[in-house]
Amino acid sequence: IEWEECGDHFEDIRYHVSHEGIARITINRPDVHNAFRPQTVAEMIQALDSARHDSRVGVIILTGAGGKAFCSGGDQRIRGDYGGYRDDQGVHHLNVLDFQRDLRTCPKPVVAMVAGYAIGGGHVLHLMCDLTIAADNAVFGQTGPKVGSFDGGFGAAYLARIVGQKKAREIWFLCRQYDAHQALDMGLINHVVAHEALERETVRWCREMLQHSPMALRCLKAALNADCDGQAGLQALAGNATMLYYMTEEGQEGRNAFNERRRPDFSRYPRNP
Ligand code: 1HA
Repeated sequence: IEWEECGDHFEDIRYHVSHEGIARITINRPDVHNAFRPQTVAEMIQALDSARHDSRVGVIILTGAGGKAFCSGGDQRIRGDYGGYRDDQGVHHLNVLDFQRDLRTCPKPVVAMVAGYAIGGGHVLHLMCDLTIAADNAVFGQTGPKVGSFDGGFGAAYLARIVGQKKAREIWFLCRQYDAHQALDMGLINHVVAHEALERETVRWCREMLQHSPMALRCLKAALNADCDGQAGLQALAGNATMLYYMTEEGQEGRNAFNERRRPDFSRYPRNP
């Protein structure tokens, strides 16, 4: 696969798009196992937004550079005393929560490609992706109670939806590490491959999705989300219904009548059973 680098202004990540419609966001801080700082997260938010708005892109891969880690969570060296991770101006952020929501609401499938550690806030990032393909060296786990943190949002509630309440409590309360096969057995990930085959296999999964109807994938993601996302989930699902309605003659008749200053005539449209 040929990747074209897009966005040369990024420092902490790399952003690539392939000609066949796959975008790839790579956290590029291998010296710290791809721990994120506020800038890393801001760049990921920007890259994901580019991928979302790029009509060539149908699927997005989130990964980490170096082969030893996907992401080890928040950079503990810059965790401050005032409620977050410090940026260069000394402002404290928990902006990874914004990025989690962006992954969740992105209408295109996002695939986590995990080699090595997906730990702490980095584990929650793979969790938020629609699919996870892992190399056989992958390690999964939460560390919060050990390092004085916790993610009680998607990191707890959505984790429990995926692996069940007992397992979610074990993962958070004991802070153990799980290998790729254990993760597969508990339904936390979709597939395990040899490390050398990780990108090839992930791209294969992406290509299969690229063959399919983008609108069907979009509506299915919104529908699967809606089951646990309350009114925000319904908003996304209903937004897709509106999108489709705007594409119909029936919907367009209402707009046309308004603009032409006449009464709308909906009599031609079926009252389906
Ligand atoms: O919980 C949240 C949040 C909750 C709500 C809202 C927002 C949140 C945002 C973030 C987070 C969190 O992410 S809290 C959890 C933070 N992360 C961790 O507790 C994991 C820390 N890392 C480790 O436990 C280990 O590094 C490891 C199990 C992943 C790997 O161990 P290993 O193979 O022994 O490597 P190690 O030597 O520890 O790491 C390699 C280098 O990377 C070390 O640096 P060096 O000694 O070479 O200078 C190490 O310090 C560095 N490193 C690894 N992880 C981090 C890190 N440096 C800063 N922050 C890290 N997270």
